[in-house]
Amino acid sequence: MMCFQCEQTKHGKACSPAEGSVQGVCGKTPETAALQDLLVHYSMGIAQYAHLARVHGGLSDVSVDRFLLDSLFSTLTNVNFDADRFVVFLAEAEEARDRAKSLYEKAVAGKQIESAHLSGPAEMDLSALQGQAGKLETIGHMVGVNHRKELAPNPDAWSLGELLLYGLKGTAAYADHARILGKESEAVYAFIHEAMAALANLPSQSTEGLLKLALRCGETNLEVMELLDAGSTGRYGHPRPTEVRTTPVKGKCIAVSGHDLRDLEEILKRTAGRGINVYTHGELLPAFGYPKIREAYPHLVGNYGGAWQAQKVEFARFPGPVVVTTNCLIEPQKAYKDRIYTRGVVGWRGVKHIKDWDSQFPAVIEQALAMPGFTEDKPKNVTTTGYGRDAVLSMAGDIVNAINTGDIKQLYLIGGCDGAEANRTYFRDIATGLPRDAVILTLGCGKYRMNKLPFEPTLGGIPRLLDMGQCNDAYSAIKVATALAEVYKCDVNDLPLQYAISWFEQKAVAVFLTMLFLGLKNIKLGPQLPAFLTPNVLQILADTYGVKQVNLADHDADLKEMIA
Ligand code: FS2
Ligand code: SF4
Repeated sequence: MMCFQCEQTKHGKACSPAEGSVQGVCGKTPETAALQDLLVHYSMGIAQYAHLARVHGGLSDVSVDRFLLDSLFSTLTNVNFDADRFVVFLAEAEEARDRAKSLYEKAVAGKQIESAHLSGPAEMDLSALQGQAGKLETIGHMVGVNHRKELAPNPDAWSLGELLLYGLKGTAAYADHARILGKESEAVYAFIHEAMAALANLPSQSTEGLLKLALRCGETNLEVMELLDAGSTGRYGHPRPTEVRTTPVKGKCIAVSGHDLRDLEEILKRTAGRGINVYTHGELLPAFGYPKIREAYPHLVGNYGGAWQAQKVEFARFPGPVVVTTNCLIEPQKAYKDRIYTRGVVGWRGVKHIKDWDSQFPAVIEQALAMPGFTEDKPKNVTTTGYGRDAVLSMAGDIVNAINTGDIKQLYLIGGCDGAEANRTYFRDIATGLPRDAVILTLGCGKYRMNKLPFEPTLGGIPRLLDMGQCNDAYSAIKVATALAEVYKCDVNDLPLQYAISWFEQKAVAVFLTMLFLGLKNIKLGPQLPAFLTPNVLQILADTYGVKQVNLADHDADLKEMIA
C-alpha cells in the first residue's frame, strides 16, 4: 500500500512498506487501501463521462453527481475502513459509470463531434469482477498514488495532482454535508467532474494547469461552504454563544460523534421522552449553538470528551452507546465495539451500521436503557461555543471599537484539526502565549487544545476565545475576516489577523485551498507539512502565499513573529 494523504502519515512520508508500514497509521489495511484506490480511479472514469455529457449536451444525472460525493468522502482519512463496504461501493460505481456513459452517448449522438477517445479510467470495466474482493484488490494495488506518479509528466505535476485530489475529497465531503441539509449546486458538481476528469488525463496536464485547478477547487469549496452554512443556519437558525456542559449528568446516555447535524437531530427526536440524555462528542459540540437544536431538545445535556484521537479511552468509559455520523472514526476497541454504531459513509468491519432509523435505531435505545449510564452528576464545567458569523458580526461594532481604542491589538485564527501527535501542543502554546490584547478565533476539532482554558479578560466586551464551530464552519471565519476588511477598507491581508492552522485530513486540504484562492497570506501550517507536496511546490506556496511550517522546535519564535 502507499498512502500519504493525511498529516499523520508514517515518518511524515507515507504509509507504505518502504516506511515499514504494513498498514496505515490510521488502521487502514492494504486491502481497504487498494479498494479505496480503485474506487477513486473508477470515479475518475465516471467523471470523464459525466464531464463530457455536460460539455457536449448539457446533460447531468443527480444520482451520478451524488454518488461521486459519497465515493470520494468514503476514502477520506478516518471515515471508512470496511473492505466489504468498498466492494459494494464498487458495484454501485459500475452502475453510476453506466448511467454517466449513457448520458455521454446521448449528448454526442447525432452530433458532428468526433467521439472523444475516453482513455484511462473510463476504459476500465469491472463488470466481470464485481463482488470478488480479492481480484478487485489486486487491481486496486495498481491504480493508486504510485500509478499516478508514473503517469504524471513530472514530480511537481504529480504533487499538484495529489493536492487537487485531496482538495476534491474534502470538497466532496463538505458538499455531501450540504446535500444532506438540502443544498446542492450544479456548478459544484460540474467542477468536481471536470477536475476528476483532468486527473484521469494526468499525462497531458501541466503544473500550471494543475495549480490553477487546485485554486479553482478552493473557489468551489468556498461555494460549498456557503451552501453548507445556508443549509445548517436555514434549518437550525444562526448559532448564538452558548455555554455547553462538559461534565456528565446522572442518567442513561447516548453519545453522538462526527459532524452530521441531521443525524444528531434524528437521534434527539427518537430519544425524546425516553429517559436518555444525549451528549455530543468531537466535532458535534457546536450543535449546541443552534437555537433550533438547543431549545427543542433539553435532553441534549452536554458534550462528552474531546477531539477524535482520544476516543479509544473516552468511548471505553462512556456508559452508553455511541453513534459515529462522520469522520473521525478510529479502530473500535473490544471494550465498546458492541455498542458503537456507524452512519452514512462511515464504516468499520464488524461494527453495526445504521442504514434505516426506524428498524435499526430502536436497538440503540434499548442498549442505552439496559446500560448503567452515568450514576452520578459530576461538578458542572462548561465551555462556550456558537460564535458563528452572524453572532460575531452582530458584535462587529464592539470589535471595531475595541480595535480602534487599542483594547484589541490582534486577531488570530488558531484551529483546524486535532490529532494524536504530542507536538500538536504547539497550537495550545501559541494560544496561551499570546498577549492579553489578542482575540482568538477557533474552529474544528483543533479547538479542544484550548477551549477549556481560561482566556481573560474580555476585551471591550469581546471574549478572548471565540469558538466559531466545526471545521465545516470555516466559512464563518472567512466572512468575519472579509467583513472587517470592508470596514477598514483594506485588503484582508492588511488586517491585524494571523493564522496558525492545524491540519490533519482532506477537509483541511480543501479549506487550505480556499484560503489560497482568497489570497490569504502568511499561513502557518502544521504540525507537519503535507508529505505529498514536493520541495518545488512548497517553494511556490512559500513564495506566492508566504505559507510556512509552524516552528515546532521554538514556538516562541513564531509567537514573536506573529505579534510583531
Ligand atoms: Fe477533526 Fe477529524 Fe472536522 Fe477533521 S473530527 S480531524 O476529520 O473533519 O476536523
Ligand atoms: Fe496513512 Fe493517513 Fe493514509 Fe491512513 S489516511 S493510510 S494514516 S496517510
